[in-house]
Amino acid sequence: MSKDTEKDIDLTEFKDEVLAAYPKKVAKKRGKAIVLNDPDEIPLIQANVRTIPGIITQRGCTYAGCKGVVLGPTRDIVNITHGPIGCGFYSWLTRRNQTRPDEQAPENFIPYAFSTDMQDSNIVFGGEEKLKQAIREAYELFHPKAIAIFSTCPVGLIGDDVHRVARHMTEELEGKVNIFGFSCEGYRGVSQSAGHHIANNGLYRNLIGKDDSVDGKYKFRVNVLGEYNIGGDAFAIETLFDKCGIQLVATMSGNSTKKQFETAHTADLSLVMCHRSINYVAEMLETSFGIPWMKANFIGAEATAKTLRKVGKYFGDQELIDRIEKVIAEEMISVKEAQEKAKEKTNGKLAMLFVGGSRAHHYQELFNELGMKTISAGYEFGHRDDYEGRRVIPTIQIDADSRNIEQITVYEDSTRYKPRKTEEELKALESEGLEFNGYEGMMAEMKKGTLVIDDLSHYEMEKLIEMYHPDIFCAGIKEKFCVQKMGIPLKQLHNYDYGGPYAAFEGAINFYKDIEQIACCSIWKEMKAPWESEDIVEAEYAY
Ligand code: CFM
Repeated sequence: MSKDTEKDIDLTEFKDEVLAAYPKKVAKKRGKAIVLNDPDEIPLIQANVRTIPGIITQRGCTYAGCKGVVLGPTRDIVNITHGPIGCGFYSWLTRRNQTRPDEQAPENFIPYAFSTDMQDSNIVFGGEEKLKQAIREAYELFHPKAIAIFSTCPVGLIGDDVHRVARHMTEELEGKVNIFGFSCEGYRGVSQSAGHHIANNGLYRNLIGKDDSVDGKYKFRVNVLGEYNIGGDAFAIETLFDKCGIQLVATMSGNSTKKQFETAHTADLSLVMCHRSINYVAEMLETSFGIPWMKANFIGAEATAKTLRKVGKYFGDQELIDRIEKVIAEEMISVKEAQEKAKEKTNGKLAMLFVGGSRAHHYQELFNELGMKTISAGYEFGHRDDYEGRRVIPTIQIDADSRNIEQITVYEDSTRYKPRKTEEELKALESEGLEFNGYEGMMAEMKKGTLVIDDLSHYEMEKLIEMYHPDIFCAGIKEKFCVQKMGIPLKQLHNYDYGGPYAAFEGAINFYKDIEQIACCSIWKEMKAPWESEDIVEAEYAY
């Protein structure tokens, strides 16, 4: 408990120290991506720009964002990677997005890695025929409802037209299967964020709004957007909704089905978990069909309760509100118990989070609940709005890399556009504290003087650890073992290592337990690299 009173750490030296080691031009550029936060006067941060060649970045590629992140977690669409086998293999399942087939959609293609396995000759003479053959084969073997094609770098370089192949095969298979392609070549954007945008456009064009049927037992119908069921998070949210009597129409895209995408426009509210990866679909659903969206967060018990209350308020039904309050009260008993227990050890400990485009923000909630301090955080590929809030969107400079990504214009649906709330109703709800179509970003919720760093480089990561010795560092597999060799435990916040779910109340309890074990374990002090005690370290190759 004593650490609570400890004065805050001074993080001002980091930037100068790190920039001093870079060449002048690099230092100038990186300097704009390293800022000391002030929640009252949010500083401008450089984000979503190219990584400087030679710097070891945490980022992934555009194909990863489109196939791996957004479409990948769907269970009844065959996702074919058009490209060399490595792209398909290394984007296969390591993210731990889970699926649970049911009677409505018994298919489960998640355990398969579909790839055209392009060879040298395909690169020289073209791969379209091989792609057609792969689609025929997939159709004959699985008879899926839909087949999606994802372009990898070489596909764009040699000029294979995946969209033409999709049209050709739709005709050949007489329209029995919905086939569509994505121009999501790895190099197309500066990170996986471009892939999210391309995937959102494709979802809108090829799936959303295709089926008007209204299913489900509850009348309060919501979508959860930007939730990918890593470690079972979406299952935890679904169970919670069930207890509250809220109908989950579509989850995008954890454990989702083609039908969920097609009927998403029948929901009355969209809850946006990961703003970065899916805000485009949230906006499209609003523009085309009149469904408002709200930022939600199911990471953290308090955040979960807050989100549920927002849903209750939105629908304004007393019975629903009462049920939600009852569920919160019940769940909070075991949450508080687990929290108190973990907090005995975790209180006052320091965390650093460098993940993706939303979790570096969301997980600070859970660390707060554990009494821990997040002294530094950043996204790999977030945009300025994910840091500074959506109000900065009009001021973001559009560069050549962003222009490379198609912007689709969306119109009101001529027959199905139906505003779920009138302007007055929305205003009234806003005056009661609900915020529509908004996201305040990470910086508004971080303390003054904390370090916010975009697209953290490996060198900067090592410096952070050397200078400030956090008790836990959160990142991904590329960082994990380097950090642990420095004697600091690393929790993977992409795939959760072997853990999860971490969403909703049950997830919060899991997280408290896991963090108490990881961050409060004395074994890390024993981690010593051989070169720390010996002048010369020799080793032999083991073949
Ligand atoms: Fe959204 Fe994600 Fe994330 Fe993301 Fe990702 Fe991910 Fe992530 Mo890894 S969609 S931005 S591209 S919350 S895969 S489930 S964990 S980097 S913070």
